[in-house]
Formats: sequence, C-alpha cells, structure tokens
Amino acid sequence: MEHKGRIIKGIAGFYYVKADNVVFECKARGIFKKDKIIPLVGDNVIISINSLEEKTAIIEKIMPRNVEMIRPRVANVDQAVVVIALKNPEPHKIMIDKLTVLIEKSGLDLVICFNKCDLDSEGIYKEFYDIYKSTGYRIISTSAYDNSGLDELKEVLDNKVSVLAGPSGVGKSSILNVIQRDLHLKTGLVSKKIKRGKHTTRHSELIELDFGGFVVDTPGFTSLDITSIEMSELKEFFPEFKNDKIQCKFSDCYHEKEPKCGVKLGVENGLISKSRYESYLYLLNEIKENRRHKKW
Ligand SMILES: Nc1nc2c(ncn2[C@@H]2O[C@H](COP(=O)(O)OP(=O)(O)OP(=O)(O)O)[C@@H](O)[C@H]2O)c(=O)[nH]1
Ligand SMILES: [Mg+2]
Ligand SMILES: [Zn+2]
Repeated sequence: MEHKGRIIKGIAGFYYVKADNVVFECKARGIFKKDKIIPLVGDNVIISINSLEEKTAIIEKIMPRNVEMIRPRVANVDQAVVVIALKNPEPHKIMIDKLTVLIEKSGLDLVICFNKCDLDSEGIYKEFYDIYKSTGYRIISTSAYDNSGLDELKEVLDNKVSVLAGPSGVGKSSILNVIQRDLHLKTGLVSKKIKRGKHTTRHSELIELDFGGFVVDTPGFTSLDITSIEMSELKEFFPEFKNDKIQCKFSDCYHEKEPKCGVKLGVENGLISKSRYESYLYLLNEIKENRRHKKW
C-alpha cells in the first residue's frame, strides 16, 4: 500500500516520514542515490509500508519541490527565520549577511530574529536594528529566558512552514521549546572558552506547531560558503540596493569602484547602511578570490 507523507528528520541514511499521523522509519530506494537525489527534510514523499507494527517503510517517490535550500538543507519551506544572539555568542555581521544572501538565493522570505535580548544591556539590538532596517526584512527581538518577543515570533510562524537558521548556540532550539509545549529539544551551553555554541542539534527536524504551522529546527553552523554565487548576481541578494530611491542607473555595475554609482551614493546619503555595503564588498572579493584560485 502506498501512502503520502512528509520527511520530518533524516539520520544516517534513515528518514523519518510522518504519514497518517504515524512516523515511519524509512530507507530510500536505491534509485535516488543513483540519480544523486538526496531526500530532504520537508520533502513530500510516497512511501510503501513494510511493517505497520514496526513502523518501517520505503520511500518510493519524492514529489517535486517548490523550494530547496542548500544551507541548511531543507525543502518546501515558505520562509527562513535567521536567528542571531545579541550576545554569547557575539553577533557577526558578515556571517549574518552571508546567511541572508544564501537565503535570498533560495528565493525565500526572510525574517531576522535577534535572540537573548535579556543579555543586551549595551544597546546591541539598537545597533543591529539600525543596520538591518533598510533591508526591509521584518526584524524582531526575543528572549527564550524572559519570553519577550515570543508572541511576535509566533505571529511570524503562524500557518507557515519556516526554517530556523543561524549559528550554533544562539537559542534556536530553546526558543522552540518555549513556544511549543511538550517539545523537549536538546539545548546546550555556549562554550566559555571558545565563545561558540557546541552544535547541540545534530539533525534538522520538522516540528508541527499547535497554534498552526510547521518549523524546522536545524543544526547551527560555524562557517558558510557563498562561492556558489556569481559575482554579478551577488548584488541581487541585497534588497536595499534595489530600493526605489536607489536604483543604480548602470545595470552591469558592481557598485564597487564605478563612478556615479547609485548604490555608493545611497550609502553616503544613509539610505543603505555602511555595514551592509562593506559586507557586500567583502563578499564580492571573497567570490573573486575563489574564482582566481580555481583558475590556477
Ligand atoms: N540568556 C539567554 N540564554 C539563552 C536564550 N536562548 C537560549 N539561551 C541559552 O543559549 C544556549 C544555547 O541554546 P540552544 O537552544 O541550544 O542553541 P541552538 O541555536 O539550538 O544551538 P545549536 O543546536 O548548537 O545550533 C543554552 O545554554 C540556552 O539556555 C535567551 O534568550 N537568553
Ligand atoms: Mg539547537
Ligand atoms: Zn552601482
């Protein structure tokens, strides 16, 4: 018997597929491997059940994806919520901008959630809010400790399929444990020594929310690779460069050294934040350097 289901988790070659409210432990047909298709969390699939008693099945077919995200690897989500801690671990602007660029490339809507606002006694949120407001992304500030901002986050997640993405230790799993009862995701301390998270979440997991919607908790990352992006397309992934008031007249402009560039003028006029523009130049250079190495 064939059943429709959805992959909610993948661990070491096994996929956990929820179908008719039962979670089946599945193997994928060998043909996927041969065709280099990797089943992803979020995939809608057809399974054939091996044993109802043991809840085992085989993934027979993967339905076409409307979205596929590379980092973290998930399929069929509506939006990404970038989770960044205001402190412990320290927020890192280039890391944030790399992540927003990769999400823009996947074509997803994006929300930025600055967590651990209970630790922010130095106005870090204000500093970051000012940097990111011209992007047009919805920006929220939350705390899994004193629950502030979590109602707004619920509103963001309501009735959508979202993925939480961000560095390790920022509180992705902690937030979900607070907003969804009876969820007991593992959370881990941030290392005092290296001031980074300890990669507590090991596998992405699709979670159903009582109040409506689904969310994927994902493992945090330490580095991101943006070299799959072309130099000429990078600017497309900075929405504020395409703002009506900006519009660089030259369509092939890199917004780098060109005179009379509208984007550079926008930075001077304060319509584009300096930090974002500096990230753009940094990433442009990173892509350029990578191309040069490849050539040799
Ligand atoms: N002060 C404060 N600490 C928090 C908050 N949210 C999470 N933490 C703590 O931060 C640490 C890391 O939290 P996790 O939820 O494991 O972080 P994560 O983003 O899921 O990390 P990975 O699974 O490694 O990617 C834990 O010690 C949490 O208790 C918050 O809002 N405020
Ligand atoms: Mg986690
Ligand atoms: Zn320009």
